[in-house]
Amino acid sequence: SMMQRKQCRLIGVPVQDGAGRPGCEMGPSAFRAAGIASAIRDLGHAVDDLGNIAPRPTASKPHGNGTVKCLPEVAGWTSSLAEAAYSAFDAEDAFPVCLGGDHSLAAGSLTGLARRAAERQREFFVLWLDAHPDLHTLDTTRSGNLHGVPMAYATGQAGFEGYFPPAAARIRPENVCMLGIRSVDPAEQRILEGAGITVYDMRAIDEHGVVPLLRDFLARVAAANGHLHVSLDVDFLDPAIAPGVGTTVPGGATFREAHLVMEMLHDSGLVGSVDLVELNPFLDERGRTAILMVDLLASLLGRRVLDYPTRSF
Ligand code: Z70
Ligand code: MN
Ligand code: MN
Ligand code: MN
Repeated sequence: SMMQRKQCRLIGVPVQDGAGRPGCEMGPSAFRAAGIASAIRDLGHAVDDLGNIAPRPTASKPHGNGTVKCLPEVAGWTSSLAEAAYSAFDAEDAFPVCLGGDHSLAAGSLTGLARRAAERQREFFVLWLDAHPDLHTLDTTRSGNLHGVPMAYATGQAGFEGYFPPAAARIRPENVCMLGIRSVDPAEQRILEGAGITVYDMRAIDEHGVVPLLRDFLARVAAANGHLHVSLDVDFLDPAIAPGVGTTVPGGATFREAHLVMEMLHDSGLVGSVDLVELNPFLDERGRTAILMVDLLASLLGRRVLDYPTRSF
């Protein structure tokens, strides 16, 4: 078949200090209980579960904005995941999957993976599937929850120096596409305006559908022979189908839209790494959100309804 066999490397990142409420710490366990390894193996890929990482003690100054929560802890997770993701991405066919944990882990995954891509002279692209842009800096966050800052850190916005570890690599904002966005704080809006990030909000999805939006971005990645990283926040999905998350935002992606995105990503052959984040098993219903996230990853890795091509019409 045409399928590319991947060497999937599962990296558990049980961080919850970046979220406003506890529970994401149980995320990696819930993904394993939902059968993530066998779902990937059943598709013909290899799976190496590297277990869970631990935060590395990291020097971090106290921040003047007294609202920022758990800064040394999140800095420690960022440092250890940047190293673990870099190490796991040790071959062209290695396919790191970061099992969250809250979305603050993207500070480490994006910068660690981008460092490896840069060594290979591969342009690094990010598809950010989320209700939120997570583009706050330490100075703009109002909630103080650091799952709201990883995209600002990874794209090199000012103000992280001395608080977060120096970024292993920087993501070009022009190489980021956000899809499903429907909750943007005023400060994030201001950063987005000048950043050069492609943002497709829920209105764009309603007007055009996911297909032309994603097709455009994938064509850009393909033209650059880029590496595509997919960061999937549970709250990209509508809370009616994905209740296991701390921040439920109405009007999210449907089951069918989300699977179609994953199927297009698979067919593109461009994806080389994934984050699965913000799963809160304490808030889930009988594991359904964990199972849905695993099914979406399976679609991204080649699971399809029919074994023969159906897109010829
Ligand atoms: C808001 C804040 C956020 C994820 C919630 C929400 C941030 N912008 N991110 N859930 N993944 O608190 O800064
Ligand atoms: Mn997020
Ligand atoms: Mn979110
Ligand atoms: Mn959240």
